[in-house]
Amino acid sequence: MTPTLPLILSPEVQAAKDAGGAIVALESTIITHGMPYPQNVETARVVEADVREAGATPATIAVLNGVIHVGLTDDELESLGQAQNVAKLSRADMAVCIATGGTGATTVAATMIAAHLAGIKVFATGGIGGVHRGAEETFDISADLLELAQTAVTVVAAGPKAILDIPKTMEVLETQGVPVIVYGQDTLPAFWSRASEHAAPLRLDTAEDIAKSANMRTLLGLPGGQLIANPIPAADEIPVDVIMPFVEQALSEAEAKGIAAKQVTPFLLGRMFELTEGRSLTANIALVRNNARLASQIARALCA
Ligand code: PSU
Repeated sequence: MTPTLPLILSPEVQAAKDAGGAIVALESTIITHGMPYPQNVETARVVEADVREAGATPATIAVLNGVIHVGLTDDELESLGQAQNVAKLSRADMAVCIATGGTGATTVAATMIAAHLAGIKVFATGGIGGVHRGAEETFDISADLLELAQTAVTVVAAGPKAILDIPKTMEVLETQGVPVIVYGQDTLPAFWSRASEHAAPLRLDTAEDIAKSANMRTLLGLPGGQLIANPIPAADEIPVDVIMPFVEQALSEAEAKGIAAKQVTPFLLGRMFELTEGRSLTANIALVRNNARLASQIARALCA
């Protein structure tokens, strides 16, 4: 018997596909590992509403009981948000989870894979994974970077998270041929802050140009996606000089505790929440919403 891929589109996503409408993929690791309950579920709902308001259809992706779901019901969002010890799925472990009937939240890499299978070309998240500080010793480099090099999805993020080694992250992306396109400014944004000290490798100022560039990559026969770095809105940012001392503290605590591999990013985000007394989470929610709006415009431009 030939195995078939257990992949289900929600009725809303299926209808949008049939109508040739704009669809924006959303990930679920941000819900299970990136934010505390109940703000995680509230954010997931409000981000879906932002996408609808911007004229596109949201497709939140997760693996539930061995099936890839593209588009979740409200109950599914709620139970994922409350669940403890859900797997954090990337390229390496997605197939095992599905094969064994497991449940897991999809990271940027796994969400890109599922979105691509479902024919969705645009995906909004908060920040991508990248090269962790000290990677010359630990080799901790997120699979998100290699996914961007091979899966043709445009990913809208607020730049690499400030907890990462940004120059090394940019080097890997460049080596892998991933275009890092900053939206509307000349410096690379750094997640909680609008600007970093790093120049934008590429800059585009409209969703239409970002859509055209995605189409051009297809015509050129280039595999892989584009990373769009969308600065957090000015009103919501935490300036670099305010956030960096907390980043340094969280990083040294992670090292002292021997936190490694998949636990690093969730630990650091959780500690940043505590150290900034919730301000990092408020900013994180604002930037994800901002990314969802831009992603919706790009998805619409791709349909036009
Ligand atoms: N964006 C956020 N919060 C998150 C993430 C993105 O605002 O928690 C998640 C994404 O799922 C991304 C993951 O793939 O963090 C990176 O994990 P790692 O560094 O272990 O690759």
